[in-house]
Amino acid sequence: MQDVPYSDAPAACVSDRSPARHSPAWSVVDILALYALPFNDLLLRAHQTHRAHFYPNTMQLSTLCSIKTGGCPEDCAYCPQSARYKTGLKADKLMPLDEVLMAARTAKANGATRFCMGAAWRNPKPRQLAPVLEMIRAVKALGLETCATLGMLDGEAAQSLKSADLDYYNHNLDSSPEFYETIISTRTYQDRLDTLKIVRDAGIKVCCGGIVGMGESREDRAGLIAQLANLDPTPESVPINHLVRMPGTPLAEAEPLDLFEFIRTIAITRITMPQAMVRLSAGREQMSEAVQALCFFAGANSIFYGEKLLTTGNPQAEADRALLDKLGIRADAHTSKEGA
Ligand code: SAM
Ligand code: DTB
Ligand code: SF4
Repeated sequence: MQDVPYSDAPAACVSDRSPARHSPAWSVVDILALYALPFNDLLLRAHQTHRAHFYPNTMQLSTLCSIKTGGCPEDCAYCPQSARYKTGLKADKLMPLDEVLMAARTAKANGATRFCMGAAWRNPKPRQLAPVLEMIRAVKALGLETCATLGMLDGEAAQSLKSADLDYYNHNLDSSPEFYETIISTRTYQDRLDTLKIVRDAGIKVCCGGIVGMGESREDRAGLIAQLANLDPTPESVPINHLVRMPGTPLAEAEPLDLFEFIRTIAITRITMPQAMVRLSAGREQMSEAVQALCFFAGANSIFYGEKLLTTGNPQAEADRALLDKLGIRADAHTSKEGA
């Protein structure tokens, strides 16, 4: 059971969980108790946790590149890339290697340290994976960290990604097991947990998070965080996406989430996964600078950087640089005090 109520103890005395050990688990009830804290108490606790593990005035920058856009057979209700919804998005073929490399060089020149390649696949077939392995090797050779998000993996695919020296694989749990069933029917929660285990077993670092603002309850948000925090070991990177409501998708008219609830979600992600990089992911374009600054105070220390996510907009790189400057935050790949 967690020591949930806020205490005025200094950072070192605040009870946090090491990702290396996993019992006792964070329960949904523990996490709901964190949600119920007064906002300022929750933020202070999250910030103290953050400072205990990371240099607080640093930010890791990753740039996304959609190497295969649209035409996806899955039915994720939030996603403009599903072939099942009329979103006006045209399905593209796999991006050629030279274009991917051009995007990676630009990302590096702009200050990104990680390049994340995303494909709208249910899972990559061996003949689809081969050119992606080439991309990963070539991007790595530019001196960037690599990340890929290609859908479900089997052991063989994970091994070949590992042989290409992939650093991170992104595969999200998206929501609580209960709410998940209402947004995706073409792959199960267990399928996602299986892929995460396969990635971990192949020795690739795990980037795993979810989306909020899909009409889920607070209990569902707590359920997602409990699932993530109880993965053993916990993910190295946890993206928290705010739904970007895309016309034509079933969630186009979802009720927007109160942004204080979003900031609380970031804070609780930080408290329950003290050593993970917490990534303030999709939806930043719709957030004011002040909201983003509060997310950074609450423990977010990584953002997607560059004017586009996969298919939707993101703040201009110049605007992000100006925001980080105003806040005295420095871009840095190494933000952890533990040298991770
Ligand atoms: N197809 C792969 C898969 O689903 O694993 C990889 C790409 S998929 C677009 C990666 C993640 O982007 C999803 O798991 C979801 O969390 C997030 N995402 C997709 N559409 C979004 C939207 N409209 N708003 C916020 N996040 C979104
Ligand atoms: C993640 O959790 N968020 C990123 C990344 N992983 C691949 C993707 C966000 C996509 C937002 C919708 C779009 O641009 O299509
Ligand atoms: Fe396909 Fe991924 Fe979009 Fe789901 S989230 S529809 S799997 S691209």
